[in-house]
Amino acid sequence: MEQATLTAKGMHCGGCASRIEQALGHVEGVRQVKADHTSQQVEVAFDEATLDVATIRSRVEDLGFEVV
Ligand SMILES: [Cu+2]
Repeated sequence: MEQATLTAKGMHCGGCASRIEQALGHVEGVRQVKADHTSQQVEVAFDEATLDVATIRSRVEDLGFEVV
């Protein structure tokens, strides 16, 4: 199990955070995801055999957030 923390700019409220949590929660290989709009941080625990950080990052960007 691998752990990554991304900074997703553009999260304005709890709705944005749960949008990220829901979308990543459906990605194969994601074990746990926690997004916080106040810190703009997304913590993801994932299975490194199935998934990598670049894929997680592009999923978040697909939702319209800027990952820095
Ligand atoms: Cu929002």
